[in-house]
Amino acid sequence: MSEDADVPKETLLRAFRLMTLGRAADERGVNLQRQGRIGFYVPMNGQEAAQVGCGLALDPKDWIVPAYREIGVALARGIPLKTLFDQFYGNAADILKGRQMPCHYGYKAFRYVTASSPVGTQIILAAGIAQASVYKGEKVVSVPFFGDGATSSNDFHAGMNFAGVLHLPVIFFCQNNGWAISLPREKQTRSASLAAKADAYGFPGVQVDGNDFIAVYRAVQEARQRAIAGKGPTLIEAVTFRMGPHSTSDDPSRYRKQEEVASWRAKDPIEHLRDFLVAKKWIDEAGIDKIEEEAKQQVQEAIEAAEKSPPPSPETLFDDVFHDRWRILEEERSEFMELLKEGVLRA
Ligand SMILES: Cc1ncc(C[n+]2csc(CCOP(=O)(O)OP(=O)(O)O)c2C)c(N)n1
Ligand SMILES: [Mg+2]
Repeated sequence: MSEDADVPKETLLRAFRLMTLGRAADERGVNLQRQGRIGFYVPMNGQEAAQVGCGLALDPKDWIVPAYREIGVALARGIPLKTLFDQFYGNAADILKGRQMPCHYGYKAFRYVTASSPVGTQIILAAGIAQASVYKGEKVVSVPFFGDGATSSNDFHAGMNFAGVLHLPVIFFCQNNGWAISLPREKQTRSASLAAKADAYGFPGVQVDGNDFIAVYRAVQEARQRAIAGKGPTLIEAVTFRMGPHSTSDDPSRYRKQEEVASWRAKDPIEHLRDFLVAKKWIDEAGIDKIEEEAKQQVQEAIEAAEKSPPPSPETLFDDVFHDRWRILEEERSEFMELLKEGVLRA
């Protein structure tokens, strides 16, 4: 673990709680899909330090522009667990009205932009959001989250170039988790590191141990200070590992070796932080057990609440299509509800 000089004990304990909560939520997320209770899930397992480290180093007004794997960032931003599980179930309580794939959420109130599934598209959005913030005179940063694979996308180059040329307050946060589904990092690029790619765009790129909370937290804090001081963007490459499948539609045993997974299990980010806290005597075994139990309980409660909520009413399909209630659309809504009532259509 990096030196702890400037990261307060409270922050580290908070990080440990969030990382533990994130893992508990994540494990249940995968299991719920396996049990047929939700349709899809994208686990972050193994990437907790990178995600919570970055999330906690940001200001609540900073823009988060995620990919699809960022539950750790969402929790660090303060998005309630129940809100997330309502979205995974796509139930009537889901703010997004069950319209998005599970894990593809976004919440305006949290400045958490809707997840991006097409690889890399969030990178240009983040650059544009940063430019808008500058126009508005807001002292905030914009943070796209993406993987090693996304650094080969057109949008990565466009976003990095745009932010570099315009000197925008962007922290390009790359979680290099070793794999882009079945494509290993070695086959992604011949670049010595992903951080090195920043050179071409005229701003710093730093590589950090993505399983070391303090290292990530510090790197993001530093990048944030630079951005807010008008010194432009930074690319951070957090080196980590995806312990689970790419998504619940993937079987990683088809393309990667058990030994690789085992070697990363030994570098577990939560255990890493836990050992550090124990060595400092900031937490003991009983405290750890309590945090783990509370995390599981919170997740259980969120799931129970989500399962109590019915599916969204079919007529909400017609909401939000236009700003004003349009006569033709209202007629279609009535006709649709009639057909449902008659049993011609089934919800
Ligand atoms: C433009 C585009 N191409 C392909 C895909 C299919 N796809 C989804 S995720 C993914 C891999 C992304 O890998 P990486 O950027 O390393 O992120 P990770 O999933 O490892 O977090 C691919 C190829 C897609 N969603 N969008
Ligand atoms: Mg990857």
